[in-house]
Amino acid sequence: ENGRKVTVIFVLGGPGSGKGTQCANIVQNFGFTHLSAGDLLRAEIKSGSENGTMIQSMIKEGKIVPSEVTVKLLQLAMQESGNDKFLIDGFPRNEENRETFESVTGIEPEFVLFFDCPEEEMEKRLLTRNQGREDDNLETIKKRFKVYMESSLPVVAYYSLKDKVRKIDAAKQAEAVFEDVKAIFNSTTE
Ligand code: UP5
Ligand code: MG
Repeated sequence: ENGRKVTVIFVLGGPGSGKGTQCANIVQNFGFTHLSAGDLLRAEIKSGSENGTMIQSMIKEGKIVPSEVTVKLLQLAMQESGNDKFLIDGFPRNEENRETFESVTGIEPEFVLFFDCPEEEMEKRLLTRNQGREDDNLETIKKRFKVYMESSLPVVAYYSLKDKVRKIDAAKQAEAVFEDVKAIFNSTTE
């Protein structure tokens, strides 16, 4: 928006597929700034902002927070980072998210890193994560899976048609997943 070339990679995949874990690895090796949309929304709840209560109830229900809220948080975080290379984790989650981000920022992703993982493996990981997330209970997890299938996978399909999806088998051990992630970054970003 201010002229500099900004590189964005969307990191997508189901709840518990390992997006946050792998983004931390990528940051250490490739100089990106990691922006988790979910983390930004949870920070917004904690900050006591006027949107906090609305965001909290949507996350508890596994629903997708209105695009304008999330895009604003992402834009602000990008500006404040001082970096020009971003991993945007867990966003866009539906077509409206994608369209809003694109029209507001004018940014198209370099590619989409897509973590593919069976639901039973994701469920096992979420139920044993133990970090006090209000959405890590079986009832909410089922709702998150449904929203993911119905609203988020179409975004992956959209980018797939544009040949922008780099798909990773995310069911393997974290170290093995990162080997595959590294291969993609080494071949596509210089
Ligand atoms: N783990 C990781 N990798 C492993 C591996 N290879 N083998 C075994 N275990 C592995 O990992 C999850 C757990 O699994 C951890 O304990 C980890 O150690 C282990 P993690 O890396 O945290 O997975 P991640 O994909 O990041 O899972 P997360 O739960 O964060 O994904 P979600 O997409 O569900 O959560 P997010 O924070 O993105 O969104 C939460 C909610 O916020 C959404 O449901 C929605 O309500 C809201 N939201 C929006 O409305 N809009 C947005 O744009 C974003 C979020
Ligand atoms: Mg995460």
